[in-house]
Amino acid sequence: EFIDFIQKNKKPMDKLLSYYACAIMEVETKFRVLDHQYSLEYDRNPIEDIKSRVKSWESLIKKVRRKEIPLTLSSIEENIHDIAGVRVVCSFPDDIYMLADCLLNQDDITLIEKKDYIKNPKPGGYRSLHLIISVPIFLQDEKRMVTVEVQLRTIAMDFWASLEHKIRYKKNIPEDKALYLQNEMLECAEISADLDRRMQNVRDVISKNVPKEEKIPFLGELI
Ligand code: 0O2
Repeated sequence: EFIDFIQKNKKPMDKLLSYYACAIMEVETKFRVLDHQYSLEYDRNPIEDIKSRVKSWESLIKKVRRKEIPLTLSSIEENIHDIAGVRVVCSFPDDIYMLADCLLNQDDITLIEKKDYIKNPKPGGYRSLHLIISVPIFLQDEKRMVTVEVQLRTIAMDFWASLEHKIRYKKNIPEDKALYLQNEMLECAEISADLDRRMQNVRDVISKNVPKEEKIPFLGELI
């Protein structure tokens, strides 16, 4: 059924995926603009990295199967919200909320759903702020609203999630090892959340007590 669907819908599906690629460009640009403006104003970049992807056909079909979604293009578009994914890696937890607010205040962005896994981490320890948004893309003769999943996280949260992702997709882990890994990852998540809090605090102490013009020089600047 799935192979038949892919064969029959190859062209419209590729077209649909290209809209998601365009929406990613729009959202990435919005974040780059915010990062640029912030760096001019405050002399530092809140964004460390932006990683984006359009979901592959293979994992899209897997998700359709798992969620038992009707096999039509419109139902895929309606029910799968992470076909376009933009992951924004920030320096500090506060930057996440600042960037999310700035994005959501833009008048062409519509928030569909917000999932705050930082304030409410997943049972396994996963932390990130997820925003499901709708963004317009302007084509030759039409305007289309496209859904994008934005994941905002710190470097520490990203480090944890990428290791956990590798473990998750590893097959045939014996039960005792799996239990050890689960407990260990949960503890690592807590340690890294604590590190985030402390690093945020150090930055707050620096930025609140030292005026910008009297900022502490780097060692390299002193030599
Ligand atoms: P991939 O390979 O990263 O694309 P749904 O998206 O509907 O299946 P849900 O619960 O509504 O599920 O979405 P959720 O959990 O808010 O967000 C799903 C995405 O967040 C995942 O996409 C991951 O990218 C990330 N994520 C959520 N939980 C975890 C976790 O425990 N560990 C890690 N490493 N990532 C997580 P995919 O499609 O599952 O995977």
